[in-house]
This record gives sequence, C-alpha cells and structure tokens, in this order.
Amino acid sequence: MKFVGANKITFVTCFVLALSIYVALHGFNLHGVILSFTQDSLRNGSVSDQSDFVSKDQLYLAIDDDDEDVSRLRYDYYGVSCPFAEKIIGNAVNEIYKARPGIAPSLIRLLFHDCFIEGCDASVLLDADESQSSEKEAPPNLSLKALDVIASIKSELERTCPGVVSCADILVMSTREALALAGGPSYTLKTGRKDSLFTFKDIAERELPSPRSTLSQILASFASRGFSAQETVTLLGAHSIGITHCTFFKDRLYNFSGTDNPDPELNPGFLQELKTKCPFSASASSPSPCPDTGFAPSLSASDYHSNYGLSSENDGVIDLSFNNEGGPLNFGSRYYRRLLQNKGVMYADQQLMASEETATWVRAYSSDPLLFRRDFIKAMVKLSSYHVLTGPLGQVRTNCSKVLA
Ligand SMILES: *[C@@H]1O[C@H](CO)[C@@H](O)[C@H](O)[C@H]1NC(C)=O
Ligand SMILES: *[C@@H]1O[C@H](CO)[C@@H](O)[C@H](O)[C@H]1NC(C)=O
Ligand SMILES: *[C@@H]1O[C@H](CO)[C@@H](O)[C@H](O)[C@H]1NC(C)=O
Ligand SMILES: CC(=O)N[C@H]1CO[C@H](CO)[C@@H](O)[C@@H]1O
Repeated sequence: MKFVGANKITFVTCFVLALSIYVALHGFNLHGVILSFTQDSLRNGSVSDQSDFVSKDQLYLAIDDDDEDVSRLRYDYYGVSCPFAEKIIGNAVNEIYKARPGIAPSLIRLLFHDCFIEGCDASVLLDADESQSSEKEAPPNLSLKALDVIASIKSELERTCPGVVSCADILVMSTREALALAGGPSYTLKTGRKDSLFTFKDIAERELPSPRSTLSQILASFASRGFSAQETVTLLGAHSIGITHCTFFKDRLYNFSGTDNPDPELNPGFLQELKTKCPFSASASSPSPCPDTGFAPSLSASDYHSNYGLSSENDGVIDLSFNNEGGPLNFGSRYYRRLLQNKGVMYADQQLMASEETATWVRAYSSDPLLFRRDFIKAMVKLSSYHVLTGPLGQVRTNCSKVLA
C-alpha cells in the first residue's frame, strides 16, 4: 500500500485506487495548492515537499501530535471573556435536543468531518464564496446536519460576548453536550480553539473514510492522524446512535463484491431483516467501484432521512440504535455486541472483526461498558483537540459560515 505524504503533514489518502485516480485527473500540482493552505504550513510559513511517495513506515514516523498547540488550549479559557459560554451552549443544546434528538449523531458527524480534515478549526462550517469552494460541498459531506444548531448557538453567544467564542469551540462543546444527552459519557474539554481562514474541500473528498472501507483502509486513515487501532475501534462506537441509508450497504444484501450473493459474513437472520427494509433495486447491485472518489458519504452515521442527491430512488433508512436497544447507557456496548453477532450494518463496521487486534477491543467493549466509556472519553477529547489552531493562528469568526473579513 502506498501513501502520499509530506514531511510533517500527514497527508494520507485512504485508497490506492482513489489516489491513483485523483493523481491521474489532477496531477500533483493541486496538492501544492492545497498544502500551501494547510495549518502546518501556515504555522511554519513554509510549504513542505509533497511530491514524494513515502512508505508506510516513514509516514508513521512523520506523525506529529502537535502537542504544542494542544497545550495552548486551557480549561475555562472563556472564564473571564465570556464566563457563561459553556452554560449557554449547554442550555441551548438541551433545548434543541428535546425536539430533535437526532442532533446528537449529527453533531458527532459534523465534528468528525471537521476534525478529521485538517483539524478542529470549524473549516467544515464555511460556506463557499468567490475565493473558495466549501468542504460542505465535498461529496462525503453528504447531508451534514446540525449546521443550523451551531449557527443558532453562535448567534446567541454573539449577543452575549461579541467576537469571543470560536466556532470550533462551539462545535466541540455542543457535541459533548449532545453526546451526554444521548447516553454517552460526559467529559471536560479545554477550549481556546481558533477558526480557520480556509476550507479544505479537496482533502475532504479524498480522505474521509467510506462505509465500504476495508479494515486496513480505516486503520490507515485514523493512524495518519495519530489514532491507534484501539482508539479507532472506540470512536466507531459512535455508530450506536444515528441512522444510515440502504444505499450505503445494499450491495452487501444482494450483490456483494459482484458475486450476485449476499456478504457471507452477514448474520442470516439480520440479512432477512435488512432486506425487508431495503428491497432489491438495480442500483443496489452495482456499487461504485471507488466510493471514496465518487459519491460515497463518509463513514459516520447521520440522523434522519434525507435525499443524498444520489438518486431519486426511494432509499430506506436503518436506525443504528435499534430503538435505543438496551437503553441509553448501552451507548457503545450495543454496537460492539452487534458486531460480535455479525450484525454490523455497514461493511466498514463489520470489518472491526476482521483482525484479532481490533476484534479484541470489540469483545472488551461489548462486555465492559465502563471500559468503553472511559476510552471513549479519551478518544473524543483527543479527536476534539486534533490539529487545533490556537493563539495568533486563525481567527474567531462572528458568523460561522463566513471568514471574518
Ligand atoms: C516548523 O516549526 C517547528 C516548530 O515550530 C520546527 O521544529 C520545524 O523545524 C519547522 N519546520 C520547518 C520546515 O521550518
Ligand atoms: C452484480 O455485480 C456485478 C459487478 O458489479 C455485475 O456485473 C452484475 O451484473 C451484478 N448483478 C446483478 C444481478 O445486478
Ligand atoms: C451568516 O452568513 C450567511 C452567509 O454566508 C448568512 O446566510 C447568514 O444569515 C449569516 N448569519 C447571521 C446570523 O448573520
Ligand atoms: C450541507 C451541505 O452543504 N451539503 C452539500 C454537500 O455537497 C453536495 C455536493 O456534493 C451539495 O449538494 C450539498 O449541498
């Protein structure tokens, strides 16, 4: 497996296939353009050499935790400048959640899209304008929700403390609140993130893992951001809430890998259940050969029904929480227990059972909810602090969808 890498920036593409198609279409020059906008190069004022292929080992050695920026985050960063910021966010999320519990998976998904692509800098919230296209327009973004939740909380904070609380901080804090309401563990977060001046649509298009990713693709994509196999298994526990559409796993039910048969890994009873919810249709039988470059959504689960703009076909929906199976405190555990029964809905989910290393953690989390909660807290805190902009880097937007002029 080959990766394209830059010396410090961990610039990894999930798929060799995706990469080669991308290179064939665009050449490497575009990489230079994109990379010149990445946070690392802004930080150092230099553009790194992005034109070499590096081996996996070199790439892993090149991983940098960015401790320097993470350490500039502080607890209660807004203690003086906006003392009620966290309370305002908490109350707002509480209110919205009562009417729309689906904001919990939506916010997690939004956070994942933001943090996974060039760090937690609210770049995903930016609208397209004359100078740049938006990450929201990258195909894997499909149906990103909860943008309105962030916008409404931002408006409220702007009334209380104008120009103080960053969109990046609002996103990580709102997600934390919603997760706790959905049965997830609560955790404390440092704040002080700044918002980016740029959006990274092309990177988002290439690098968000897809629901059809293999285990090695998933692990490589998380590893390039410094997440271990265990942490990857932990974060996927978020798939114990939210929904997914038939489109993203239907090939497993009818024509897995072009075999004209279902995925043999799939639990037979569950297969029948899924088939009822996702009846056969022609498009289901021929998946996109390279979902990452085409029109796949990201791996992360969504909240409610929407038209992905993929087809006019009436696409069914699967509730990943299975009606909140086992109650809210089974957030996490229910996902892993289902994997043990070969009831992972998306191919990528079930892939966690494909190696002993990841399967060990699936088993551990399925039987020990407290272990899962402890690890999930650590992994969410780490994800929420990934590649943040702090201090003089970045800005505090006054409108989360627009760069401050
Ligand atoms: C980038 O900055 C880091 C620390 O700020 C420094 O150690 C490193 O040498 C710099 N790299 C380049 C290419 O200037
Ligand atoms: C199953 O997929 C293969 C490869 O994509 C395709 O050639 C075949 O026609 C599909 N079968 C059906 C019944 O659509
Ligand atoms: C923020 O900017 C967008 C346009 O990018 C606009 O539609 C929206 O109304 C603005 N929000 C506020 C609160 O001004
Ligand atoms: C929420 C949002 O902006 N979604 C966009 C995702 O990207 C597609 C195009 O690929 C747009 O049509 C959506 O509007």
